[in-house]
Amino acid sequence: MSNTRLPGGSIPNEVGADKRLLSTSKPPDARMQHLIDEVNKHGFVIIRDAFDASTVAAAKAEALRLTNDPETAGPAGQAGRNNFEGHKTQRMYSLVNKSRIFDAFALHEDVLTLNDHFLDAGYLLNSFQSINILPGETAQTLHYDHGFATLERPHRPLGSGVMIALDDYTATNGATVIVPDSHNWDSNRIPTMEDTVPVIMPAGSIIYFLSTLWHGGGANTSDKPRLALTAQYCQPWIRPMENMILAVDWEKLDELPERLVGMLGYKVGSPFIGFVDGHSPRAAVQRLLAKWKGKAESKL
Ligand SMILES: O=C(O)CCC(=O)C(=O)O
Repeated sequence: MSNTRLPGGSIPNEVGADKRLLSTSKPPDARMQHLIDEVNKHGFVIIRDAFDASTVAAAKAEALRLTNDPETAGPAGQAGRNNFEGHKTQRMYSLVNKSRIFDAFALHEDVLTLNDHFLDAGYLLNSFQSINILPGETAQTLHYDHGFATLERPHRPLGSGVMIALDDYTATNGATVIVPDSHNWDSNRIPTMEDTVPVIMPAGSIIYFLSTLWHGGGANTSDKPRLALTAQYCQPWIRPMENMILAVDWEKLDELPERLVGMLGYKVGSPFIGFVDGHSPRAAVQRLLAKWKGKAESKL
């Protein structure tokens, strides 16, 4: 690879390729080693009280404010559009585009250290959402987060995920349910609800799990909502080598064959990959171009 000069340095410097062969990372301390061992053994670990009460309260207020604003709620903000999103679940996508309050929740030090262990250097944020499971919601279909990848299990995780409780997780309020040890199951083994256990943990806690672990949102049989944030991370190589979304000027998309536009990443992949705030990326580009055109015209 050529050592292309960029304002921020060379590409090899940027990706750390120059250091990759030198073992510079510190060994994990005893506490982190315990968390790593738990994930290796069971596919998940719970980090209790990772965020303090005032940080949680601020995130909760912000998530509810954005959910109640039609400008920011997105297409599933008031209610999901299918069983997976949950017809009695309020799901808000693209949190990074909506508020700076959530940033710290995608960057918890323990989670990043676990990712450093389980994923390759340069891993990416794969999704970041709020999920508010309302009373009366039924259990979500059990799944693992990269179920869309047609690879025989078991295999290395393609990613990891966290659920961060903004309400206490109880046995009845829709707490995430997990299937312990299922990260190592083969492709023929599909869990039932009898295999699951609810993740009971206080608000401010995190469950970290590998993208190979079977889990789902629980049924909410209580009379209170269950609000959580979820961040998923993926291996750095789960994307095209050329960043096609930025490599082709957006104004040129209309000139390209539609099939090619889809292959650049503007078409939502099956079952639901590559969307923007719950919509097609093509619609997002049209919205942004119209917004900027409107701004440019208003300056005239
Ligand atoms: O809300 C939850 O507890 C889990 C949600 C989930 O796993 C998902 O939507 O992928």
